[in-house]
Amino acid sequence: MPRIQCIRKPNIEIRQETTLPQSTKTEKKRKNEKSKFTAFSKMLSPNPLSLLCALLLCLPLAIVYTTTKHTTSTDTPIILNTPINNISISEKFNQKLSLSPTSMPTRSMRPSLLLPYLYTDYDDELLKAATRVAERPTRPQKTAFMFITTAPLPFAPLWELYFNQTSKNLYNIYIHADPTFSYDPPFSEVFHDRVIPSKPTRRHTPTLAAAARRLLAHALLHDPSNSVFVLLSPSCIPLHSLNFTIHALHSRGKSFLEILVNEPTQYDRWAARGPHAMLPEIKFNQFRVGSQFWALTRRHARMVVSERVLWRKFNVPCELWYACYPEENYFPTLLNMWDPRGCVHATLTHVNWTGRWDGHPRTYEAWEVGPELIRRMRRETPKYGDGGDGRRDPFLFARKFAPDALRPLMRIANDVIFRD
Ligand SMILES: *[C@@H]1O[C@H](CO)[C@@H](O)[C@H](O)[C@H]1NC(C)=O
Ligand SMILES: *[C@@H]1O[C@H](CO)[C@@H](O)[C@H](O)[C@H]1NC(C)=O
Ligand SMILES: *[C@@H]1O[C@H](CO)[C@@H](O)[C@H](O)[C@H]1NC(C)=O
Ligand SMILES: CC(=O)N[C@H]1CO[C@H](CO)[C@@H](O)[C@@H]1O
Repeated sequence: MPRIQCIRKPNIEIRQETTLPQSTKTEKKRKNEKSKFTAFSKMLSPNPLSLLCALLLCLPLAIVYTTTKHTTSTDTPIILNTPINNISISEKFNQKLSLSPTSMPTRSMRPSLLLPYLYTDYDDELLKAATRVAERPTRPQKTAFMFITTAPLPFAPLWELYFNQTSKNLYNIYIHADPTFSYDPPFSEVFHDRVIPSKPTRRHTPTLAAAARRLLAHALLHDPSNSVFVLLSPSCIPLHSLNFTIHALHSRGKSFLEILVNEPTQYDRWAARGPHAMLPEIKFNQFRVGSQFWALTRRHARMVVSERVLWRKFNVPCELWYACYPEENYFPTLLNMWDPRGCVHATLTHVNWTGRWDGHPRTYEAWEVGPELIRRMRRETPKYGDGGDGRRDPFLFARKFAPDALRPLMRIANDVIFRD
């Protein structure tokens, strides 16, 4: 999913770059292959110049905002329209304030120019509205499948079969698609028109967590029946039938969210924005780590969209980019503080970290995919942050799969994957 691959390079690079005088720095940046990386790292550690740039870049946006503000109702959310397809939320949210096409961030935009898009929070109105939705879902209760992507969904045909197994009134699909990437082939069939107004997402920034909050808000506003909210990546596949999955997600009345403590990188993650940046709201012993992929109950979805205090702490650039995973810290920290007993402290998305140290889990290639792999994954037990009390919740999804694994997956879909 992350396109800025170079961010995984050693951080020595940052140090070298930031000690150079400003003029040579800009000069070098144009020629240097690593320009994306350095610009990006500069963005992560704000210096007065980059802050000024950010301010100047924000100015036109601010003008657009203030000039159009008078003509639209105060309930209008300030959101960027996606260039592809979109999804209408409700009467009130249909009047979207779109920025002119020229002011849209584009794929070719240097990461540093994306700065205002990455950190300016236009979502206030949207999140505020989402906090006002009813506490209880209407019936029949539905599951919101929320995909967060920067590319066309490689396993769309598999998901197609998956969703086709049951009546349409048991689920909703939402897609957050970074508008700075192009999507060809476009989202179609069950994914047609399911893209919510989305914003740029970059690894090592709060934008992935912001996208998840945006998805929750849209799903809450879109359908009062949504009662479980599942976050998925484009490299995820289902491990069971939709019927099995829905039953497993709804039966406990709890969120499934990995909440780990004493992880090796925990201190760096807590101090990634500065040694005391999280204080006083989040003490080190309150900080938690967990998978980006979870399933939240409606109660917790409402909590997340209404939460501001911790979000303000997480929604800032990091100084230690390599320890910057807000999407893996914000949700477990928040829910562990607010309602640890309302959560099963594990993720139901299988992932294989064996022998991986680069921050990317093992990717299963096409040749490895067969009935045995699916069965092996199903036999494994989630890792429970609180010990789990001997419980064995079934894995419902798995990642990561290489795009060309689609063909072998389709071959075993009906006989293996959807047979529980
Ligand atoms: C889904 O089901 C409908 C009928 O229920 C069928 O017409 C359609 O071809 C199916 N799609 C797939 C991808 O199987
Ligand atoms: C759906 O799943 C539940 C629980 O796993 C099971 O009891 C039920 O028979 C399933 N229904 C169908 C139509 O397969
Ligand atoms: C996880 O990866 C390791 C190392 O590649 C492999 O030995 C193991 O079988 C994998 N586990 C599963 C469930 O695929
Ligand atoms: C491409 C697309 O589906 N655009 C739609 C986005 O939403 C607006 C208002 O809801 C529609 O008018 C567009 O057709």
